[in-house]
Amino acid sequence: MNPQFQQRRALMVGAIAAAVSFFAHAQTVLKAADVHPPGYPNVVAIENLGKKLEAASGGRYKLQMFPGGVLGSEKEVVEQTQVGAIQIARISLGVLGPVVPDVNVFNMPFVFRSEEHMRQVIDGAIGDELLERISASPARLVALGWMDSGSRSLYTKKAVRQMSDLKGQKIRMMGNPLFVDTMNAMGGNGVSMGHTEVYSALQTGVIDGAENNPPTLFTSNQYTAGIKYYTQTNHLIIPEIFVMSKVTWDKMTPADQALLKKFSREAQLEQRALWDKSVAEYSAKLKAAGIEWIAIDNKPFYDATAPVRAKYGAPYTDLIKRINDVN
Ligand code: BDP
Repeated sequence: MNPQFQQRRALMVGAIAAAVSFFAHAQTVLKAADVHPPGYPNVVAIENLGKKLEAASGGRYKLQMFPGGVLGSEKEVVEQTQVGAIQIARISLGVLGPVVPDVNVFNMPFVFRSEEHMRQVIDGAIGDELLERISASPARLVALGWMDSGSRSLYTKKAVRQMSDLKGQKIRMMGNPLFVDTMNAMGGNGVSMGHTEVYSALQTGVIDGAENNPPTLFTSNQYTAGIKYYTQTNHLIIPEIFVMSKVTWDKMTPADQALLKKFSREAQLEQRALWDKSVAEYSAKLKAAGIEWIAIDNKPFYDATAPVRAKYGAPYTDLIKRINDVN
């Protein structure tokens, strides 16, 4: 046989073998991003969703978790997910406001009476409607489910025992003008930046404090960057959300999409159980580390932020009424 032909034949056989093995093992890897570290409730719940999807699809899908913000800030992660470079993003609803303005109703200060009220809303018809609205928006994201994030309260280097103590304090807020407006209305100076920048901004004195839930304050180590007080303003009760790139979603069969939806709902409930435990655990750890809990009447903060609710809530009066009516 002519050696050139032999070589060509060998190449062809190799290519066919590679193609056969590719199709036999065809597997879609779903890259998932979270700013929180391994072991955080949200990270665990998404990893478990991935395991279920992998098993139920006979290995056609495999989820690969990138925790700890290694794929970028939440703003960057949203952008990457929109173009299909990341498949699943677990983010705070806060950062989705600038992309899908309709979600800002849920991002307003004191829009929910309590964490329990927020849960009733996200678990029910209004929660489903908002997920659908995100998916139907031009954002190229498919909203899969909600998660809990408790209540956000202030943490600072100098004590905040009443609203006037916030005067002159630079407080980090999530990247959404609504939150900067909220902090300014509460009497501080709102500074917006990504979560992973907060630690060094506290250390270098760029900011005097921030606001978040106890698990985030602890697991991000921000409590070791000069923070001494945790003032229970509970001014924001913002759910988390996990979304899929529409690029990926559109390639899935309706049956696979239904599987993913089912496991997403399960992830929402699993995260909640893990969440409640983690709030208790990390609050205790923060107190043990010497962070002083300050109880405060948050009525003045509620009153001061009325203009923020008026501004951002104006186009959504019906929806806000329906939220209020949920028991
Ligand atoms: C945490 C959220 C996370 C946000 C972070 C923040 O879980 O998604 O990135 O707050 O403040 O509570 O940026």
